[in-house]
Amino acid sequence: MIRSTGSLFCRQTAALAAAAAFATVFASPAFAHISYSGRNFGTITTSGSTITNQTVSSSFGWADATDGDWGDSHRFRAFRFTLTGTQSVAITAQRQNLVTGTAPGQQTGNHDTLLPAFSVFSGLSHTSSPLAHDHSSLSVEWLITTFGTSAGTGLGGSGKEGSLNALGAWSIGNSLTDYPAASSGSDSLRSFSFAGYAADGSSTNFGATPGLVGDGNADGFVTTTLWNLAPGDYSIFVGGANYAAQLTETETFGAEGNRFPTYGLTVTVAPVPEPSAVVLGVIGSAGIYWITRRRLRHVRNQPQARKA
Ligand SMILES: [Ca+2]
Ligand SMILES: [Ca+2]
Repeated sequence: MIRSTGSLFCRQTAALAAAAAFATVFASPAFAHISYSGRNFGTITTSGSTITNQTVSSSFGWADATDGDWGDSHRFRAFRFTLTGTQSVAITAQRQNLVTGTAPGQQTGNHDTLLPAFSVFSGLSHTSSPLAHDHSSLSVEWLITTFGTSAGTGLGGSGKEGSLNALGAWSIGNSLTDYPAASSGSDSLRSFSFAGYAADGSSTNFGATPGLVGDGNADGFVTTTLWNLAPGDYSIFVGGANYAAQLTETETFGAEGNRFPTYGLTVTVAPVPEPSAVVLGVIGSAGIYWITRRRLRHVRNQPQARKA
Protein backbone atom coordinates (compact mmCIF):
# COMPACT_ATOMS: atom_id res chain seq x y z
CA MET A 1 0.00 0.00 0.00
CA ILE A 2 1.36 3.38 -0.96
CA ARG A 3 0.52 5.22 2.21
CA SER A 4 2.15 2.68 4.53
CA THR A 5 5.57 3.19 2.93
CA GLY A 6 7.66 5.13 5.44
CA SER A 7 10.35 6.35 3.05
CA LEU A 8 7.74 7.58 0.66
CA PHE A 9 6.06 9.46 3.45
CA CYS A 10 9.35 11.19 4.27
CA ARG A 11 9.82 12.21 0.68
CA GLN A 12 6.30 13.50 0.61
CA THR A 13 6.69 15.59 3.70
CA ALA A 14 8.90 17.99 1.82
CA ALA A 15 7.33 17.57 -1.55
CA LEU A 16 3.80 18.15 -0.35
CA ALA A 17 4.46 20.96 2.06
CA ALA A 18 3.89 23.68 -0.48
CA ALA A 19 0.83 21.92 -1.80
CA ALA A 20 -0.63 21.73 1.69
CA ALA A 21 -1.39 25.43 1.77
CA PHE A 22 -2.98 25.10 -1.64
CA ALA A 23 -5.11 22.20 -0.50
CA THR A 24 -6.26 24.14 2.54
CA VAL A 25 -7.50 26.89 0.28
CA PHE A 26 -9.38 24.38 -1.83
CA ALA A 27 -10.82 22.27 0.98
CA SER A 28 -14.15 24.05 0.68
CA PRO A 29 -17.23 21.96 -0.25
CA ALA A 30 -17.49 24.26 -3.28
CA PHE A 31 -14.38 22.57 -4.63
CA ALA A 32 -15.61 20.32 -7.40
CA HIS A 33 -14.35 16.81 -6.71
CA ILE A 34 -15.12 14.08 -9.22
CA SER A 35 -18.83 13.38 -8.95
CA TYR A 36 -21.33 11.49 -11.09
CA SER A 37 -24.33 12.97 -9.33
CA GLY A 38 -27.11 13.43 -11.88
CA ARG A 39 -24.85 12.01 -14.60
CA ASN A 40 -25.35 8.26 -14.41
CA PHE A 41 -26.69 6.71 -17.63
CA GLY A 42 -27.23 3.45 -15.78
CA THR A 43 -27.03 0.09 -17.49
CA ILE A 44 -26.98 0.39 -21.27
CA THR A 45 -29.31 -2.22 -22.74
CA THR A 46 -31.64 -1.65 -25.68
CA SER A 47 -32.12 2.10 -25.70
CA GLY A 48 -30.02 5.19 -25.21
CA SER A 49 -30.52 8.24 -23.06
CA THR A 50 -29.45 11.87 -22.97
CA ILE A 51 -28.37 13.99 -20.04
CA THR A 52 -28.80 17.72 -20.59
CA ASN A 53 -28.07 20.96 -18.74
CA GLN A 54 -24.59 19.99 -17.59
CA THR A 55 -21.67 22.34 -17.32
CA VAL A 56 -17.93 22.11 -17.66
CA SER A 57 -15.34 24.51 -16.31
CA SER A 58 -13.07 26.03 -18.99
CA SER A 59 -12.93 25.43 -22.73
CA PHE A 60 -9.54 23.70 -22.65
CA GLY A 61 -9.69 20.92 -20.03
CA TRP A 62 -9.66 17.91 -22.33
CA ALA A 63 -7.00 19.24 -24.70
CA ASP A 64 -4.83 20.22 -21.75
CA ALA A 65 -5.00 16.64 -20.45
CA THR A 66 -3.69 15.16 -23.72
CA ASP A 67 -0.20 16.58 -23.33
CA GLY A 68 2.79 15.30 -21.41
CA ASP A 69 1.91 16.90 -18.08
CA TRP A 70 -1.69 15.66 -18.18
CA GLY A 71 -4.53 17.84 -16.87
CA ASP A 72 -6.74 18.82 -13.98
CA SER A 73 -9.88 16.72 -13.53
CA HIS A 74 -11.70 19.84 -12.31
CA ARG A 75 -11.71 21.02 -15.91
CA PHE A 76 -13.88 18.00 -16.84
CA ARG A 77 -17.39 16.78 -16.16
CA ALA A 78 -17.73 13.09 -15.29
CA PHE A 79 -20.51 10.79 -16.49
CA ARG A 80 -20.89 7.05 -15.97
CA PHE A 81 -22.56 4.02 -17.47
CA THR A 82 -22.61 0.28 -16.87
CA LEU A 83 -22.52 -2.70 -19.20
CA THR A 84 -23.69 -6.14 -18.10
CA GLY A 85 -22.46 -7.85 -21.26
CA THR A 86 -20.14 -7.12 -24.16
CA GLN A 87 -21.68 -4.10 -25.84
CA SER A 88 -20.89 -1.39 -28.38
CA VAL A 89 -21.98 2.12 -27.47
CA ALA A 90 -22.23 5.42 -29.31
CA ILE A 91 -21.30 8.44 -27.22
CA THR A 92 -22.12 11.99 -28.24
CA ALA A 93 -21.22 15.29 -26.63
CA GLN A 94 -22.44 18.65 -27.79
CA ARG A 95 -22.43 22.14 -26.45
CA GLN A 96 -25.63 23.50 -24.99
CA ASN A 97 -26.34 27.15 -24.57
CA LEU A 98 -27.45 27.58 -20.98
CA VAL A 99 -28.84 30.63 -19.30
CA THR A 100 -26.01 32.84 -18.17
CA GLY A 101 -25.80 34.43 -14.78
CA THR A 102 -23.57 35.11 -11.88
CA ALA A 103 -24.18 32.02 -9.74
CA PRO A 104 -21.56 29.28 -9.71
CA GLY A 105 -22.10 27.12 -12.76
CA GLN A 106 -23.75 29.94 -14.66
CA GLN A 107 -20.81 32.18 -15.33
CA THR A 108 -20.80 34.15 -18.51
CA GLY A 109 -18.62 31.94 -20.65
CA ASN A 110 -19.35 32.08 -24.33
CA HIS A 111 -21.45 28.95 -24.65
CA ASP A 112 -21.43 29.12 -28.41
CA THR A 113 -17.72 28.52 -28.69
CA LEU A 114 -17.15 25.31 -26.70
CA LEU A 115 -15.57 22.53 -28.72
CA PRO A 116 -16.35 19.38 -26.74
CA ALA A 117 -14.20 16.30 -26.44
CA PHE A 118 -14.29 13.28 -24.19
CA SER A 119 -12.29 10.31 -23.04
CA VAL A 120 -13.85 7.04 -21.96
CA PHE A 121 -12.35 4.78 -19.33
CA SER A 122 -13.11 1.45 -17.80
CA GLY A 123 -13.33 2.26 -14.11
CA LEU A 124 -15.31 4.30 -11.68
CA SER A 125 -14.33 6.99 -9.21
CA HIS A 126 -15.93 7.27 -5.79
CA THR A 127 -19.69 7.63 -5.74
CA SER A 128 -20.08 8.94 -2.20
CA SER A 129 -18.17 11.28 0.07
CA PRO A 130 -15.25 11.62 0.41
CA LEU A 131 -14.93 12.12 -3.33
CA ALA A 132 -11.68 12.07 -5.29
CA HIS A 133 -9.70 15.06 -6.47
CA ASP A 134 -6.29 15.80 -7.96
CA HIS A 135 -4.84 17.36 -4.83
CA SER A 136 -5.75 14.65 -2.33
CA SER A 137 -2.80 13.01 -0.60
CA LEU A 138 -3.51 9.70 -2.31
CA SER A 139 -3.62 11.32 -5.74
CA VAL A 140 -0.30 13.07 -5.24
CA GLU A 141 1.28 10.00 -3.69
CA TRP A 142 0.32 7.93 -6.71
CA LEU A 143 1.87 10.49 -9.07
CA ILE A 144 5.07 10.61 -7.01
CA THR A 145 5.29 6.83 -6.89
CA THR A 146 4.69 6.56 -10.64
CA PHE A 147 6.79 9.47 -11.92
CA GLY A 148 9.14 10.38 -9.09
CA THR A 149 9.86 13.95 -8.05
CA SER A 150 12.74 14.82 -10.33
CA ALA A 151 10.55 16.92 -12.60
CA GLY A 152 10.48 19.53 -9.86
CA THR A 153 7.16 20.91 -11.02
CA GLY A 154 3.57 19.82 -10.90
CA LEU A 155 1.85 17.92 -8.12
CA GLY A 156 4.48 16.80 -5.60
CA GLY A 157 7.22 17.42 -8.15
CA SER A 158 5.84 14.66 -10.38
CA GLY A 159 5.75 16.81 -13.49
CA LYS A 160 1.99 16.37 -13.78
CA GLU A 161 -0.28 19.37 -13.43
CA GLY A 162 -3.24 17.14 -12.65
CA SER A 163 -4.36 13.55 -12.23
CA LEU A 164 -6.18 13.12 -15.52
CA ASN A 165 -4.54 11.51 -18.55
CA ALA A 166 -6.99 11.92 -21.43
CA LEU A 167 -5.18 9.37 -23.60
CA GLY A 168 -4.18 6.58 -21.24
CA ALA A 169 -4.37 5.07 -17.78
CA TRP A 170 -4.41 7.17 -14.61
CA SER A 171 -5.41 6.98 -10.97
CA ILE A 172 -6.93 9.32 -8.45
CA GLY A 173 -7.72 9.13 -4.76
CA ASN A 174 -10.09 10.59 -2.25
CA SER A 175 -9.26 11.87 1.20
CA LEU A 176 -11.28 12.56 4.28
CA THR A 177 -9.10 15.44 5.28
CA ASP A 178 -7.00 16.26 2.22
CA TYR A 179 -3.79 17.24 4.00
CA PRO A 180 -2.37 15.61 5.99
CA ALA A 181 -3.46 12.18 4.79
CA ALA A 182 -6.44 10.79 6.62
CA SER A 183 -5.48 8.19 9.24
CA SER A 184 -8.80 6.41 8.98
CA GLY A 185 -11.93 6.28 6.90
CA SER A 186 -12.58 5.13 3.40
CA ASP A 187 -9.69 6.69 1.53
CA SER A 188 -8.87 4.69 -1.56
CA LEU A 189 -7.29 4.99 -4.95
CA ARG A 190 -9.33 4.43 -8.09
CA SER A 191 -7.76 3.53 -11.43
CA PHE A 192 -8.97 4.08 -14.97
CA SER A 193 -8.14 2.11 -18.11
CA PHE A 194 -8.36 4.01 -21.36
CA ALA A 195 -11.11 2.86 -23.72
CA GLY A 196 -11.21 5.63 -26.35
CA TYR A 197 -11.73 9.29 -27.09
CA ALA A 198 -13.37 11.68 -29.52
CA ALA A 199 -12.62 15.35 -30.14
CA ASP A 200 -14.45 18.09 -31.92
CA GLY A 201 -12.44 19.74 -34.70
CA SER A 202 -8.78 19.20 -35.50
CA SER A 203 -5.25 19.91 -34.27
CA THR A 204 -5.98 23.53 -35.08
CA ASN A 205 -7.97 23.65 -31.85
CA PHE A 206 -6.85 20.66 -29.77
CA GLY A 207 -3.13 20.98 -30.33
CA ALA A 208 -0.31 19.00 -31.84
CA THR A 209 -0.18 15.93 -29.59
CA PRO A 210 1.03 13.16 -31.94
CA GLY A 211 -1.63 10.80 -33.16
CA LEU A 212 -4.64 12.83 -32.09
CA VAL A 213 -7.44 12.84 -34.62
CA GLY A 214 -10.59 14.93 -34.42
CA ASP A 215 -13.87 14.75 -36.28
CA GLY A 216 -12.65 17.46 -38.64
CA ASN A 217 -15.53 19.84 -38.08
CA ALA A 218 -15.26 22.21 -35.13
CA ASP A 219 -18.98 22.74 -34.73
CA GLY A 220 -19.65 21.99 -31.06
CA PHE A 221 -20.70 18.40 -31.74
CA VAL A 222 -18.71 15.19 -31.56
CA THR A 223 -19.68 11.53 -31.55
CA THR A 224 -17.98 8.17 -31.73
CA THR A 225 -18.74 4.49 -31.30
CA LEU A 226 -16.70 2.28 -29.01
CA TRP A 227 -16.99 -1.30 -30.17
CA ASN A 228 -17.29 -4.41 -28.04
CA LEU A 229 -16.68 -2.94 -24.61
CA ALA A 230 -16.36 -5.55 -21.88
CA PRO A 231 -18.90 -5.71 -19.08
CA GLY A 232 -18.27 -3.29 -16.22
CA ASP A 233 -18.46 0.31 -15.10
CA TYR A 234 -17.29 3.09 -17.38
CA SER A 235 -16.55 6.78 -16.89
CA ILE A 236 -16.81 9.48 -19.52
CA PHE A 237 -14.80 12.62 -18.86
CA VAL A 238 -15.98 15.50 -21.05
CA GLY A 239 -14.01 18.71 -21.44
CA GLY A 240 -13.10 21.49 -23.81
CA ALA A 241 -10.87 20.85 -26.83
CA ASN A 242 -9.37 24.31 -27.24
CA TYR A 243 -5.75 23.82 -26.19
CA ALA A 244 -4.66 27.40 -26.69
CA ALA A 245 -7.41 28.73 -24.43
CA GLN A 246 -5.43 27.67 -21.35
CA LEU A 247 -3.16 30.61 -22.10
CA THR A 248 -5.95 33.13 -22.52
CA GLU A 249 -8.92 31.97 -20.47
CA THR A 250 -8.71 33.43 -17.00
CA GLU A 251 -9.96 32.37 -13.58
CA THR A 252 -12.34 35.25 -13.25
CA PHE A 253 -15.66 33.77 -12.35
CA GLY A 254 -17.49 32.18 -9.50
CA ALA A 255 -16.62 30.13 -6.47
CA GLU A 256 -13.19 28.75 -5.75
CA GLY A 257 -12.27 25.71 -7.78
CA ASN A 258 -14.68 26.76 -10.49
CA ARG A 259 -13.34 30.12 -11.55
CA PHE A 260 -13.01 29.53 -15.25
CA PRO A 261 -15.92 30.33 -17.54
CA THR A 262 -18.47 27.51 -17.52
CA TYR A 263 -19.93 25.97 -20.66
CA GLY A 264 -23.14 24.04 -21.20
CA LEU A 265 -23.09 20.37 -22.19
CA THR A 266 -25.42 17.64 -23.41
CA VAL A 267 -24.20 14.04 -23.49
CA THR A 268 -25.85 10.97 -25.00
CA VAL A 269 -25.00 7.28 -24.64
CA ALA A 270 -26.75 4.76 -26.86
CA PRO A 271 -26.28 1.05 -27.59
CA VAL A 272 -25.12 0.13 -31.09
CA PRO A 273 -26.06 -3.20 -32.68
CA GLU A 274 -23.12 -5.43 -33.45
CA PRO A 275 -22.12 -5.45 -37.14
CA SER A 276 -22.94 -9.16 -37.30
CA ALA A 277 -26.47 -8.43 -36.10
CA VAL A 278 -26.84 -5.70 -38.72
CA VAL A 279 -25.57 -8.04 -41.43
CA LEU A 280 -27.97 -10.76 -40.34
CA GLY A 281 -30.78 -8.21 -40.44
CA VAL A 282 -29.85 -7.18 -43.97
CA ILE A 283 -29.57 -10.81 -45.06
CA GLY A 284 -32.95 -11.53 -43.51
CA SER A 285 -34.55 -8.57 -45.27
CA ALA A 286 -32.97 -9.59 -48.57
CA GLY A 287 -34.25 -13.13 -48.10
CA ILE A 288 -37.80 -11.94 -47.47
CA TYR A 289 -37.58 -9.66 -50.51
CA TRP A 290 -36.37 -12.53 -52.70
CA ILE A 291 -39.09 -14.93 -51.53
CA THR A 292 -41.81 -12.29 -51.99
CA ARG A 293 -40.54 -11.41 -55.45
CA ARG A 294 -40.42 -15.11 -56.41
CA ARG A 295 -43.99 -15.68 -55.26
CA LEU A 296 -45.24 -12.62 -57.16
CA ARG A 297 -43.52 -13.83 -60.32
CA HIS A 298 -45.09 -17.25 -59.83
CA VAL A 299 -48.57 -15.70 -59.46
CA ARG A 300 -48.10 -13.53 -62.57
CA ASN A 301 -47.12 -16.59 -64.60
CA GLN A 302 -50.33 -18.45 -63.71
CA PRO A 303 -53.07 -18.58 -66.48
CA GLN A 304 -55.72 -15.91 -65.95
CA ALA A 305 -58.84 -17.34 -64.35
CA ARG A 306 -61.77 -17.37 -66.72
CA LYS A 307 -64.50 -15.02 -65.81
CA ALA A 308 -67.77 -16.76 -65.06
CA1 LIG B 1 -1.40 19.66 -19.59
CA1 LIG C 1 -17.73 18.23 -34.80
